[in-house]
Amino acid sequence: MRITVLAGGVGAARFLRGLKAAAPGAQITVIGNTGDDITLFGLRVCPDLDTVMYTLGGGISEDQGWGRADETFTIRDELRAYGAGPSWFTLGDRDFATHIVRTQLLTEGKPLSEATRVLCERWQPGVRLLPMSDDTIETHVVLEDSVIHFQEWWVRLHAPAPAKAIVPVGAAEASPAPGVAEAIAGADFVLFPPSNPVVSIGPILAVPGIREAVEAQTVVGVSGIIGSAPVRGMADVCLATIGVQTSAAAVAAHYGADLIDGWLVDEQDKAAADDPALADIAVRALPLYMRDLPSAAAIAQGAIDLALELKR
Ligand code: FO1
Repeated sequence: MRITVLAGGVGAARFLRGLKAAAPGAQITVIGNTGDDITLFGLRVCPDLDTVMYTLGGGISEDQGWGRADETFTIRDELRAYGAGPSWFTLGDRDFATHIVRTQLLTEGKPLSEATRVLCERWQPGVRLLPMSDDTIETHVVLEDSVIHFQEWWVRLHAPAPAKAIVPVGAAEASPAPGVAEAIAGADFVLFPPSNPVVSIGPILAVPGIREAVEAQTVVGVSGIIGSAPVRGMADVCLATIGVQTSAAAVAAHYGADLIDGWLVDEQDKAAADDPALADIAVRALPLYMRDLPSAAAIAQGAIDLALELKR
């Protein structure tokens, strides 16, 4: 079975861990969001790619969901002693090594997809991890009187209120990374994990060619909203920015029947199955809290079952 997954950070990584357990024989390709990427201290940092790589490779900080386990912060402290910023984004010593190797490869002229492949040689995530594009795309947030990088809005300001706009800068001129279009077209089906629809899945779909390829596929998504709140992160503020309500049904309607064929919601949102706005989307309800590996695997199995049912 060939499965292609569009992925953001923590939610996607935990879902993928469940997917690998549910479908141990499957060839899984992960297309990672690079809109969160940022250059800090001269180093290219790719949070979503790294979160997937570390989680599946056994190196993630389980408490945080991002960054390395058993981390130390000597470099950060030394940078602070120099007064070198920004101080609002914390990189640990072990994590720094990843960004140094990546930046070294990029500086040598290697594309991000190749740098990601090299990093994955160490971590052996058990999936093929591709960036959505080798071109630079950065999600920026338009505020009343300034435009800032997504990470500054998210990490420094904690997404205090809906923004005026959230823009994946560079996406319109970008191309999918090598293998991305083929991985979508050649998959048995495509899955959307419970990732943020605006800042994780949205930028991936904004790369010309990706949305069209996904629309031609059988797609099942997993809601990252349970009840009226995101399971993790500040997706509610992102959704408000684009005028979408924070509910599983509203997110499915936002994706639309052209894009997704099936939608998994939590049992408490099972009424979404009768929502006339979702008439052309097959909605199934099951417990969606990913507490541990078995619960993540059960969600992934639900997504596989629905995708295979819809494919027939
Ligand atoms: N999130 C934070 O809230 N604070 C941080 O200082 C921070 C540092 C960081 C470093 C590397 C990395 O891969 C991720 C990091 N994150 C941090 C998470 C990240 O900002 C976001 O949660 C994602 O980009 C959203 O998916």
